[in-house]
Amino acid sequence: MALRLPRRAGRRTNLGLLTLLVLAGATGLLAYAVGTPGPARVVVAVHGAAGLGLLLLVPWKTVVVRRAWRLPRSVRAPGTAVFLAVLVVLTVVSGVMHAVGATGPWAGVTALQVHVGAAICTLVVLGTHVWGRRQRFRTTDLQRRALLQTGALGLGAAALWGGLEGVLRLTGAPGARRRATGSAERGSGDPEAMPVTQWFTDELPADPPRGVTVVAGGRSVVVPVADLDRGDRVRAVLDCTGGWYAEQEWSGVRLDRLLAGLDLPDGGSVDVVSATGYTRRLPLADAAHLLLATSAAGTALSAGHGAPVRLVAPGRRGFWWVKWVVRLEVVDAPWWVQSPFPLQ
Ligand code: HEM
Ligand code: HEM
Ligand SMILES: Nc1nc2c(c(=O)[nH]1)N[C@H]1C(S)=C(S)[C@@H](COP(=O)(O)O)O[C@H]1N2
Ligand SMILES: [Mo]
Repeated sequence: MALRLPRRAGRRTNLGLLTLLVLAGATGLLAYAVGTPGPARVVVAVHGAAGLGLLLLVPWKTVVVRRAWRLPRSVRAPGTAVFLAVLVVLTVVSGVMHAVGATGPWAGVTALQVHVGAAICTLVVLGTHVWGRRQRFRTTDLQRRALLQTGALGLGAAALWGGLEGVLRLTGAPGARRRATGSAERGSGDPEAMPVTQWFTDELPADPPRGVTVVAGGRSVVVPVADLDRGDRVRAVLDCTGGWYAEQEWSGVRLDRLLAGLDLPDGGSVDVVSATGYTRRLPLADAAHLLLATSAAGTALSAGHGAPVRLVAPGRRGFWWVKWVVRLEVVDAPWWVQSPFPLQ
């Protein structure tokens, strides 16, 4: 009985940590999936509050840890628990550094890269920590006292997040100017000042494409690059999940104009394929808002930024903005039949 006491005594604290970590992990991924400012602001705020809320549970968790360490090694679940603590600290510190505006890079590594890497390791190690120490949610967790505790944790977490935002505004820290997604401005109106970014392992193609092959209803047409500059313009923000954004005036041809007169299936999609094989599938219903761009801010795209032609997908995160487009293929499948994030 005495040996089981610590597990019981810290149950709510542990469940609180679990809830906050799972919420932070889920909203972190979601933050990469949404690009429009309204929803992004909500997701990123909940994310920040969940992550910072962990700090509120430190005093209680300390009690759990002290008790566990008083037990003989033989009865304790085998532990990578200290490693877990190090990872959580690294995750929270790098997240806050990014939010404050200390984004790096240092030796080529940004705060956000450290953050996402440490977060993924945290969630994996958390799995092993929780495994031998399962704590159940109980019906009594719905009683008044428990609900009040949960509410206090939620309010406290929100207050920490709001407090940090307030301090950023008051001190005029660079983080006060970040976008709803958390990204910092780099190179608006000046495409050459924008970073050249590949999603994962992709590289600039050896030979830039000379035209775009459009495939629909069993027919295929090659549109030469010279025919892509039709003066359609859109002002849109390229917002990379790496933590920077830039607004440009992009020009080229709207996708619905390029596809006009072709056999288009209802509810279908279009695969936008790069010379490198990198592909994203978008709903045909969005065609009027999508642009194949040959220039930004009045100058032709550079090789790094996707010359001769790239996709501009307003309201979507950067990984949708396929560079070096060689092929557009109309398909019957819905857009969500694809990996949620690119794999290359
Ligand atoms: C921020 C995340 C967490 C950290 C850093 C952490 C760290 C620790 C540490 C250092 C110990 C002392 C025991 C040891 O060193 O092996 C411990 C014990 C414990 N943890 Fe966690 N923990 C975390 C989250 C969780 C979660 C989410 C659960 C369960 C849902 C949990 C359940 C337990 C239990 C039951 C014990 C005490 C009994 C035992 O040692 O087996 N912990 N934790
Ligand atoms: C263990 C899971 C995680 C924890 C505990 C965590 C915690 C945090 C914290 C404390 C912040 C600072 C928030 C602020 O000061 O406003 C933050 C920011 C951020 N995190 Fe996470 N995070 C986790 C996972 C992730 C994942 C998986 C991703 C993306 C795939 C992610 C993306 C971000 C981004 C983009 C920011 C910047 C948001 C902003 O500038 O307000 N996080 N995170
Ligand atoms: N072919 C291809 N297109 C791509 C990528 C890639 O890796 N390969 N990366 C995407 C990502 S993650 C971003 S943020 C933008 C970056 O565009 P930029 O390099 O012009 O700044 O391109 C997108 N288009
Ligand atoms: Mo990106």
